[in-house]
Amino acid sequence: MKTFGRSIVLLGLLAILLPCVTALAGESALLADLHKAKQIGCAECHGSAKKITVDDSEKGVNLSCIGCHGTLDTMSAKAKGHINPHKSHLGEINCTACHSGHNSSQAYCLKCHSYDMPIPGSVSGTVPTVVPLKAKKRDKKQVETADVVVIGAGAAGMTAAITAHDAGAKVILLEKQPITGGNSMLAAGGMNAAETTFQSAKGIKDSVELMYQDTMKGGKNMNDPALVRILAQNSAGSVAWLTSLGADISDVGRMAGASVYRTHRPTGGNAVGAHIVSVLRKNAADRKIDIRVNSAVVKIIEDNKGRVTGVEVNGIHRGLYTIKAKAVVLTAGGFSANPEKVAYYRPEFKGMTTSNQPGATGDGLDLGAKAGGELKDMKEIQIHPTVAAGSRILITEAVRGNGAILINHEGKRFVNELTTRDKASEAILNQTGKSAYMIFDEGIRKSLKQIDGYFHLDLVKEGATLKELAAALKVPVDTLEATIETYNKAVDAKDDAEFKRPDMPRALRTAKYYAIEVKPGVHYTMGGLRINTSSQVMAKDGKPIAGFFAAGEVTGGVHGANRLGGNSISETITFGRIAGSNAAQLVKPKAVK
Ligand code: MEZ
Repeated sequence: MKTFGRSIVLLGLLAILLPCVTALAGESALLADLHKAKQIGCAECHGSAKKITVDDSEKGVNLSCIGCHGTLDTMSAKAKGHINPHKSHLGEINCTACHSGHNSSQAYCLKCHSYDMPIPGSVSGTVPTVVPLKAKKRDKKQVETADVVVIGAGAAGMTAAITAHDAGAKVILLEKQPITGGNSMLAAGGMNAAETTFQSAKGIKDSVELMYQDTMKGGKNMNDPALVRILAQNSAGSVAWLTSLGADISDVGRMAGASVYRTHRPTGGNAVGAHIVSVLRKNAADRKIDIRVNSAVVKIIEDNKGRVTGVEVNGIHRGLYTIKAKAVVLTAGGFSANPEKVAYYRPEFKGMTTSNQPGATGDGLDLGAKAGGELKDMKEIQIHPTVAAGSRILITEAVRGNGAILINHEGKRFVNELTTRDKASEAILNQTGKSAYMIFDEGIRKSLKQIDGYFHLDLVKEGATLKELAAALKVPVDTLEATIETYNKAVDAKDDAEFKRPDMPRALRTAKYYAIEVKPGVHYTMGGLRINTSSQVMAKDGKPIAGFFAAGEVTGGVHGANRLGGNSISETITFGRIAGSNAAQLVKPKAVK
């Protein structure tokens, strides 16, 4: 092994290569050992001949993997078997997000899903917690500068980064996870917006005022009205902006708590998040925005006047370094995947599953609070009624929006399926086994493409008749048949006398019949950093903190006590644009609106 000129490269490579030697001396079968056994030496992946630099995003090493094994597309074409991890909703991700040469590998999917899916050199089983990056020794010389630093590469972060970049700012976008996308990548149902061209084309009558009213009502009027106005007023513009970047969100569905169809999603009803994230990733890449994964911010730096002036970062290979910036935008998400924090604020939710990606641990909130930001509404935690039982997989509200119903283990309906999430969750938790079955038919399946994913994941039970379905679910057949007949009559009469469901777009008459067992799970944390309508983080004295912006789930106030489905993606894009634009304005006065 040759030595390398630059110390950073050397340090990074040593971090990778030393465990290689240790592993080879031992008995384990890590990927490095498996390669070595095939006469593939260290230099093939890390060698100086290929001029590989070890950055925190591990670009060079990933190119080495791709060079021999092919791209994700090639790998997925070759893969056999029912579940194919190389072809997933995560899109283009680093090979090293799952495959690790010198530590035990861990399929990234196993952090949310429970499959028997070992990969070479892996540990099996689920690991729902995030292992924080170990802080390394600071190299004081490692100081960089940027105009705007964005913390967290979900939809809000990528939107803020693109907007700030387009306004002329030099942007660095930091993500602690090995992949970008955050929770936004898992967003299923859609993006709420009022008075859009897509609604008009479908003859849907909606208004900014109605979206405002629905959102306030859904949030039990605990929302900050000024922020809700901004959300509703800018929603159509945000749909247009995403469309201009190449997104397809032209299909319009309806979510619980909305008075009309205003939830925008890809044609045919595919999941919104994976699509939007792939569009934002492509736009960020086209603009050559500096995105660094495996890069956790450990401190937001302030000057002696309390003005935010940069961040300290802990890169997985690079260790601690500083980025000085004129503005910092915090878009690090909520804390639904942090069971201790959830139980601290809401002891009654202890031990509940979550629909969130493993990085949603709330460390961004802690960073913001340490930098002087005021936290609000921290106890307002949303439980989503329909997470597939025994998993972390959200069964989107859009399935109910398109006509599915909920029944209990006795075969009876028990709630208006389109009521707000808090009420639907409470109703499910009051049923036998604290779970319910979501029932739909072939007609509903065909109306929403993302339902196919639930079949792919083996979450669905089915019957050619209701009798067969009842047997599969072990519910009384007569009761199930009577429930469906009563419901179908209500659909025909456009009147749900039993539960006052406001919209029943489809009767359940087209075989086959399907069911997914669902349980409530922690889905969204409404509380967070207080911001103003310019997305500036507010201090406890009621004044904005200079140079400090925030957007998305890390903030509190937009959703009050309960968020309406579809308002989250809407919030990330609208406030991400505002934060990015205003952050850039600190650098370049001609920032876009
Ligand atoms: O906004 C959401 O949380 C949402 C639409 C979830 C879903 O059920 O799909």
